[in-house]
Amino acid sequence: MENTKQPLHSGRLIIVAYRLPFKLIRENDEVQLFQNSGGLVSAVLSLVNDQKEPIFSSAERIQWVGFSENTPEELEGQSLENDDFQAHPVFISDEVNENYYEGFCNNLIWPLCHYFPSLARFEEAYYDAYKVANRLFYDKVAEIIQPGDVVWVQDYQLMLLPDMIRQRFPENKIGFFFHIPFPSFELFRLLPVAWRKAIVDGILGADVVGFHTNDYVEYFLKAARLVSGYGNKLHYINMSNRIIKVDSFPISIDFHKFNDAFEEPEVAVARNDARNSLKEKIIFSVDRLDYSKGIIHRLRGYQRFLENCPEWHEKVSFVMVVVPSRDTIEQYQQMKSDIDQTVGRINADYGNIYWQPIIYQYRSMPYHELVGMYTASDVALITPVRDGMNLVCKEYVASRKDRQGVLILSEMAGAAAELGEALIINPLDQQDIADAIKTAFEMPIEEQTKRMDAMRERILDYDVFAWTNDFFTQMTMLELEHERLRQV
Ligand code: GDG
Repeated sequence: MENTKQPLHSGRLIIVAYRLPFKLIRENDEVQLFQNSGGLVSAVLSLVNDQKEPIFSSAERIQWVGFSENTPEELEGQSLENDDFQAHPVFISDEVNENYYEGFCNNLIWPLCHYFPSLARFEEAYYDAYKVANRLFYDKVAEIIQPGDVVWVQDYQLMLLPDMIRQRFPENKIGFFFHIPFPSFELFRLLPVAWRKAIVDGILGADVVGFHTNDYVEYFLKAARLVSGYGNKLHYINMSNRIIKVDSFPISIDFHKFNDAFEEPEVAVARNDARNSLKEKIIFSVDRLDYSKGIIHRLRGYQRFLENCPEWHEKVSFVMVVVPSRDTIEQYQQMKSDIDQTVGRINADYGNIYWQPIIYQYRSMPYHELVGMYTASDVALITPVRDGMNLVCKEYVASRKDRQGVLILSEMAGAAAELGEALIINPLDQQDIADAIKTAFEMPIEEQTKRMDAMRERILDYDVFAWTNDFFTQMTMLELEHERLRQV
């Protein structure tokens, strides 16, 4: 329904992200649009629909620039809009995309930002493709942008883009959000000098630059100072003609969606099925196949728990779901095979015909099964060795309308800064994980509830809608500050 209140920004919102907000599926000669239900899509929608004070007018669709998996010929003559979004596909050749997305993004920036410098590959062809691809996104933005439009650029695939837009459209407001950890300077400085300067300057084309945590903000500000000579005062960088705000905006989830799911019939069936078919204590984990997620470390911690605590044998089921991801890359295939072997070994060493210690699935789960598992589990075991935020832990907490369950959370996840009532562990320390599992199993219900209540309240207070609102409030405040300075 159209929001009739006067919006805060008069222009349109243009989102630029690697992925489009819907999948385009060709059926016969028509392209069908299947909108993603992911966090960013619903967060962005709330900017026009759900806010008490709308930030953008709902009379205009949100413009979304993203990479198209389809060719221009396949999309010719097709409408790429629905009620909410108008998509503007960016076409990137396979060769460029390979060096850009698989290469620069996933073989260099991802491992470097997740503290795996030994996996980072510094290929010039990657950087060349990164520049070409950012330019293709820029061309599309330049084609559609109008005076007053606000552009919000997302993530590490598009770090050069804010400055490209700034150079040509100095009056438009630009935001940038980084979804993965920004690394300490000792890691960031491993990038060739010209690349790291282009990255810092590229990001600083934005007016507001957001990260998940204060640590990432500090690391970025240090890089801005040491790489490009920009100092800051209380997170404001003063350029000759404008001010930039760098701040933390811890991304969140739709609390009510997960909380309300508890009573949905399909979720209740999934929960009851899990409880009836598994052992008396259930541990659950779900993540994409990635070395940053600490899957092997989790298995070693669980193995240590089984070694230490024979009294829990035959009484626990660990349901571990790994969602296929990037499995054409050799490192990921190797990791998958290590996981397969470790699971096999633990099940063979400890299991018997009545008991399988780990129930392992290599596939994604439908939403109702996922929440069914969240709400059936005594423990969510979340052990990334590095994670920008980690939404799974927030979803687990929000789903627990019954106020029970224990979250075991790695101190290396951005979320640990907000969820101090979890059992916080070091994922590299097997004994720490093993001890936390034992503590969780023995934790009285009253204590579980006390911890859950505190975490649930915090996520409710700062849900994904508060996140977007916070970001755009900062954009508006900065605009007012510019106004003030212009008048001085
Ligand atoms: C990046 C950063 C940051 C997962 N498996 C299934 C499934 N999921 C959903 C979860 C959750 C999402 O995917 C995963 O989010 P995470 O935050 O945990 O991880 P990344 O994909 O690595 O995201 C991360 C995030 O960006 C946001 O800024 O938090 O640190 O790495 O929503 O529910 N959903 C369903 N079935 C599955 O099998 N239905």
